[in-house]
Amino acid sequence: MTQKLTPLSYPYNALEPYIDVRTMKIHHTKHHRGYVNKLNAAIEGTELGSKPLAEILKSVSSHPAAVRNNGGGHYNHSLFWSVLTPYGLGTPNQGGELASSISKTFGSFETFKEEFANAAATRFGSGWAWLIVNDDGELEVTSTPNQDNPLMDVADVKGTPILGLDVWEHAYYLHYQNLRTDYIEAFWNVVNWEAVEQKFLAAISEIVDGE
Ligand code: MN3
Repeated sequence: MTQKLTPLSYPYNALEPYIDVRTMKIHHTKHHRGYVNKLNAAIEGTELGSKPLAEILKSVSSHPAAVRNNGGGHYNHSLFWSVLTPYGLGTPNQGGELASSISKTFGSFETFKEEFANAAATRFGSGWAWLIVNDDGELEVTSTPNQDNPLMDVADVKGTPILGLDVWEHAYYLHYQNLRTDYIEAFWNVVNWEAVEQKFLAAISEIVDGE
């Protein structure tokens, strides 16, 4: 197998009551595993089989739809699990570079949250809301349909995702039914801002190195 389903770093019930155990278990062991299996079926034995996933996604328009859907699905879910934690602190480290960049870009952390929540709430049908670092090293909020993401050459707004929220119904329907906005509100309680800041710093340093 080329791509692998990584175990979560916390138990399936760790994000209760914000994200319920049944949703977490099905989401990881059925949905995410499905994307990994179908991605492998699509790339094994091809030249893509040995390429890093992020690289494949950057030129996704030249690959079959199965690579776009399942490669995106694998990347997006891996990122999603990594920015969740039972020990959410509610905000990025005050005085840290992420907190200061959020204030500079959005005016305040509260305004950022509103903009992100709005992107998540208004994404029609299935998709994702994102906080990204764009090519200029600036933060931006965006959203994508289906399993697309901002790394992809097909994305309207491109950049490196550092925070993502899955707004497919499979991510919340068992617990929240049609109340997507309640799920979005609950999400803030389990965001791993330390992990988001690490991704922010890595994305910024990649831009600096690339210049
Ligand atoms: Mn999902």
